[in-house]
Amino acid sequence: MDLFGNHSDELNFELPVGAGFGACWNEAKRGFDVTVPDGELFYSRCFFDQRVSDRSVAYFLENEEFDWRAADWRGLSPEQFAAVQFRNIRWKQEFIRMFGKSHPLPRLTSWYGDSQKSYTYSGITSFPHEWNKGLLYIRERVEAVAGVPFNSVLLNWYRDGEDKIDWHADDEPELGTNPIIGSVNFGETRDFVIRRIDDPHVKVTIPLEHGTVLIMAGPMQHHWHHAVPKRAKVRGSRFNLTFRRIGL
Ligand SMILES: O=C(O)CCC(=O)C(=O)O
Repeated sequence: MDLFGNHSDELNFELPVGAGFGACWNEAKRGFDVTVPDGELFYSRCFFDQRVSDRSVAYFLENEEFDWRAADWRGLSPEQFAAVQFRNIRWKQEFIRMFGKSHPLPRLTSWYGDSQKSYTYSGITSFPHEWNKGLLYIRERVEAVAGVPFNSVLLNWYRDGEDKIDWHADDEPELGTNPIIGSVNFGETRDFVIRRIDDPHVKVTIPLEHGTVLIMAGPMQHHWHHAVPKRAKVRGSRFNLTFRRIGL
């Protein structure tokens, strides 16, 4: 194990045994190159150290109204939440229409990026906020292992284990054919589950921890769905940032 808790000899989640699955330690990037059939992943468990990870959580939550460590975010109504002035991230409670009714998205979101690149996901079209110092720092670190520049980032805030994201692929046309997605995680550990679209029994559960980076690449989005399911026991917040390349 190195200073940051990365093991070079063992992956801390299970891969199915079978053709196309494998993992290999990448010393230069301090993480594992993981292959799945029709997909490529890079997984670095402790990519960001404790100091940067703790600071990031504070950065995401600092606001003018509440003590960010103690606030009952789940207890706020959408109207109360909309009135909170966050210092660094413009969090939003989005709503989606299902069966003719409007429902709050089971997480809070925010979208940052180069000014002209709007983006539609879950039927919601978002116009990006301007990059800030904290997000640019994280972006630069992730670009170094992804090997490509990113021009936008979607932030998801899961207030507790009740918040989730359902099965989907990042296959919006603006992302291009085989998108490279850089996922950064801070706060509570949550399971990120991938499953084959043509055989949903084939699944891999990847724990994304405080400081973990996961890169998805190759034809993955055509063959695999991913989700972050509910976890009743998780009481605290988890933040996920997915860096993307829009319209390139
Ligand atoms: O929270 C995560 O790890 C996944 C987020 C995600 O799938 C998305 O934003 O499309």
